[in-house]
Amino acid sequence: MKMGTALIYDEEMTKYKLLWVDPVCKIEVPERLIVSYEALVKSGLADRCVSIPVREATDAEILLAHSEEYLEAVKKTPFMHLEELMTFTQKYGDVYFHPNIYHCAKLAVGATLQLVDNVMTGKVRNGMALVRPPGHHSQSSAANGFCVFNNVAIAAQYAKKHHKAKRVLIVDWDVHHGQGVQYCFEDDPSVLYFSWHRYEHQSFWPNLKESDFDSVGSGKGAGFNVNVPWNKVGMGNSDYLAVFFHVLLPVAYEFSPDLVFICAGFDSAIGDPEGHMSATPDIFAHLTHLLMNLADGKVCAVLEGGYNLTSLAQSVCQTVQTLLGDPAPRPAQLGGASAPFPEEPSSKNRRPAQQGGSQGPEGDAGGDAQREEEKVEEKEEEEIVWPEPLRRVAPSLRSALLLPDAVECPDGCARFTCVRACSPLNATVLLRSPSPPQGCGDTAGVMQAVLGLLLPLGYQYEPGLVLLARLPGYQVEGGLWQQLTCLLQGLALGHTLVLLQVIGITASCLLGNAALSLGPLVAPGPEDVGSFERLRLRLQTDWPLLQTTGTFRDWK
Ligand code: SS9
Ligand code: ZN
Repeated sequence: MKMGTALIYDEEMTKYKLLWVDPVCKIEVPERLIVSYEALVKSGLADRCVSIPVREATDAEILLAHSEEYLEAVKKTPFMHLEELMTFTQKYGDVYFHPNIYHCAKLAVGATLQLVDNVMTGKVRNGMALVRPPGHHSQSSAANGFCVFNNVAIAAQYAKKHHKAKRVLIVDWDVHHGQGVQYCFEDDPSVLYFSWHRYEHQSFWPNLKESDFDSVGSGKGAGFNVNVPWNKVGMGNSDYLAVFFHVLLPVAYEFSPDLVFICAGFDSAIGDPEGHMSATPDIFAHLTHLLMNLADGKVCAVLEGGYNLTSLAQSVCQTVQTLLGDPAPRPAQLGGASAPFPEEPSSKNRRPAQQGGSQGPEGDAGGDAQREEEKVEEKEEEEIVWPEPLRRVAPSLRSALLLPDAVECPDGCARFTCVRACSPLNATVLLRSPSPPQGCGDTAGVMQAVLGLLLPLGYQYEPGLVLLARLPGYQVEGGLWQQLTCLLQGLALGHTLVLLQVIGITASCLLGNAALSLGPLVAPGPEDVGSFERLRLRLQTDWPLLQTTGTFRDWK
């Protein structure tokens, strides 16, 4: 059942660049793609992926998310001279055109569609498309924020149309709000869009009212748009995990998507000149891992932003290595009482909080003062250092079992007697006595407890081993057990010891396969919610990852 990870990349998409001086656009460089791909090659990850060729998207495909007028206008750009390109560019915000960008934009969409085709037909389990230009800011009739065509929005429409996907989840972990994606699916309940973004009370680009938490979608799509605006910079690993545990994952599991897209922008990582956040590249291993048991594992990651070449390349590797199924690293920097609203930045990796005077929209200051400020900023950014993520290894033996003689060993697992010399990543001990059949509990309630209580506790505690026991009287329904087994493998470097009585469904998870979808969840019972909430409130003083409420001062 192991199916592989697609990697879609073509050097052609490095072949356009900014042709004039523009301080806003100078960070969007071809090297972004080059260093990302080179890092994947150097680390041996590219070799382990299934390489899939790109193609140009057709007009009809682009029109899934764009107007004809806009497409026709962009079509003319390959024939424009410098002056004309500059004039055309000025119609839009924070973007630039180049004679080859239309070609690259068609490849970026086409690459994303290739990924969707291969994932939806089961040729691969999941994959990543490394593309330029990015997509999530572009709108029906507008280029914006370095984006020309909305790669992921088009691909979501395409998956609905050509692969009968009924529900699509888009997780936008780029540090900017993908307003283009939000606009595209505002009234569409079949696409759930989640975005966190640097916001600072609307003073950060794109400075939109509709990026705030109260934009939840409209009409039938009400409730299917989730914005998490960060009103401070310096957000770290705990903050990202807390939002996944307490906001995104409960909603995502209830939604039960058929396909998951990641608008995989890495300007939300440390060192980025746009984001000014503190989360380290290894956090993307966990964010990826936490999404990999939705939609039966069908995850399509598509590059968006990321402007610090070092942190970008490291983050891309963390994401791809996790898609490949390697155990996630120990999550760093969860110790501090940072979630969900961190103390003032303290470590050297953290950029000092913005000084006063940055309240209004950016770009309105002029002249020498601004240039001075830029110099200072550049200097500050040079100082941001963080440890290189530790090398992650693919386990040579993933799963070993201690079985009674009469029981056959499942495919892919090793029987303990013959593997005395090896050290498997995880182990299962099968117990002899038969278990009495048990009714399953309230699936929704259990998932709420797993996501909102167990995982945050586990991540904060940082165990060296996860011991799972499925014994008589503790019977949980099969799908739920699989979810539990898979999700907990994000802890303890994947070291899991399982005690159980029936091997089938567990072995699949221990071998690295995705847990099966639970289907859309209904609301958990009010009694469950009550006791769960009481428990969370009691524990949150000692376990910061359980905190879900800040003081009024923090969010006013
Ligand atoms: C504010 C200028 C922001 C646009 C950034 C677009 C990022 C796309 N410093 N400029 S991921
Ligand atoms: Zn961005």
